[in-house]
Amino acid sequence: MKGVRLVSGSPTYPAAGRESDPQRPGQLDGATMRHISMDDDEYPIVRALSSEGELDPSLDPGLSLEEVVHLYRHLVLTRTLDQRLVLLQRQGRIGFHVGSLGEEAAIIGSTYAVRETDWIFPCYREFGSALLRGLSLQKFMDNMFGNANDTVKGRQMPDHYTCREKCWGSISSPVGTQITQAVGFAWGAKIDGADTATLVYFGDGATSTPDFHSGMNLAAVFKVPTLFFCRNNGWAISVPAEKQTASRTFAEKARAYGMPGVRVDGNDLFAVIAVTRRARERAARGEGPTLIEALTYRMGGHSTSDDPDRYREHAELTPWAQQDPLQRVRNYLEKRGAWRASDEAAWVAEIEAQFKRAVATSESTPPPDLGSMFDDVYATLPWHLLEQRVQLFEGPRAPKLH
Ligand SMILES: Cc1ncc(C[n+]2csc(CCOP(=O)(O)OP(=O)(O)O)c2C)c(N)n1
Ligand SMILES: [Mg+2]
Repeated sequence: MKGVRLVSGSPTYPAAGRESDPQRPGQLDGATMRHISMDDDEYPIVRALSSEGELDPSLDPGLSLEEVVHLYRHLVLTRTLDQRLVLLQRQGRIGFHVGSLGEEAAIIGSTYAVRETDWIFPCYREFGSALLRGLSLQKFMDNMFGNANDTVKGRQMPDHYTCREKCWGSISSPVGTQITQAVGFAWGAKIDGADTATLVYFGDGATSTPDFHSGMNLAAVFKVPTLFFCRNNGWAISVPAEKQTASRTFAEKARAYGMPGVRVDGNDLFAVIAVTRRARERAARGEGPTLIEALTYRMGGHSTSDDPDRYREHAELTPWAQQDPLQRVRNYLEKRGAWRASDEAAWVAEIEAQFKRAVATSESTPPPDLGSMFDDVYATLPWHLLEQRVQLFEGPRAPKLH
C-alpha cells in the first residue's frame, strides 16, 4: 500500500522519500513549500505555536492544559482512524475513504473555536470535527459500511455521515454546494434573531465554484454570520493551488466582497482557534462573515481512489512533515510535563480497540432493507415507483462484491 505506514505509539506520517526540492516557492518557518504565496505582506500567516511547541503569548487563545490534552487526543483519534480506514478500504471491506492526514489541526481547532449550537457545514474531510462534536464512532462506522443503522440508510458513498443532533450537517461531495447552504442557514438564523453562526469547510479548489462567489457575496452584503473556512491543502485532487487561482492568496478574495480575509497556519492548533474565535466574535457583533484561509497540506492521496505519486514528488511532503500539527502540540504538552509516550501508546491502543469493536458491529449489521430506497421522498408512492418496487424484489440480484 502506497503512502500510509502504520506505526505503533504516536501516529506519524509516512517517511518521505527524498530531500525537499529547494526550487519550490514560499517559506514557512524556514521550510520550503509548494503553495501560492507564503509571504504576502498584506495577508501574513498568523502563527502562534512554533514547531518546537513554543506559544506566542500575544496569540495565546488561553486554553487550559486539560483542554489542550482533550484536543490533542482528538488529533490522535483523527489520525489513527484515518490510517485504519485506509487499511480497511485496501482489504476491500469498505469501498472508499477520504481522509484528513496533515489537516487535523485546521479541522479540530476551528470546530472547537465555535459554539456547540453553531451549525457546521462540512466538505468531506472533516470526520474529526464530527467526532469532536459528538458523533459516535459506531454511527460513523455504520455509515462507512452503509448498513441498516446508517443515518443516511446506505444511500450514499462511505464518508457521508451526518449528525443533526449535534448541529452538524451532511457531507457535500459536489464541490462547493455546502457554501451557499451555510450562508442561507445563517441568514435565516439572523432573520429569526438567533445568535447562531455557521462554519463552512471547503478546499482551495472550491474557490473556483460559483457557490463560493455567490455565497461570499450574499453573506457580505447582508452581514450574514458565516465563517468561511478554506482548507488550502495545496491540491484539488491533482490540480495544484497555483493553478487554481491567479491571486497571490485565497484570503485576499475576501476584499472584493467586502469582508475580512485572514491567513492562518493551518498546522497550528492554537492559531486556528484564535483566528476562528475572532471571526466568531465579529459575527456575534453583527458585523458579518470572515474568510479564513488555513494553510496546510494534504499529506495523503485525495482519497483511497487516488495515487498522488502520479502527479507530485514525494519530497514535497518533507517540509510539511516537519510542521506536523500533532507533533507541534505534542511538543507543547511535553514542555509542560503533560505528555508521556506511554500515555499516548495507551490512548492509541484504546482507540484501536474501540475501532475494532465498532467495525465488528457495523460489518455484521445487515444492509438496509431493499425497499427502503423508495422511502422518504413521496408521502404516497406514485404508480410507476410502486411498479419498480415490485420489480426490484423480483430480482435478479447482483453478486456481493465485498
Ligand atoms: C462540482 C464538482 N466538480 C468536480 C468534482 C470532483 N472533485 C471531487 S473533490 C475535487 C477537488 C476539490 O479540491 P478542494 O476543493 O481543494 O478540496 P480538497 O479535496 O483538497 O479538500 C474534485 C474536482 C465534484 N465532486 N464536484
Ligand atoms: Mg484542496
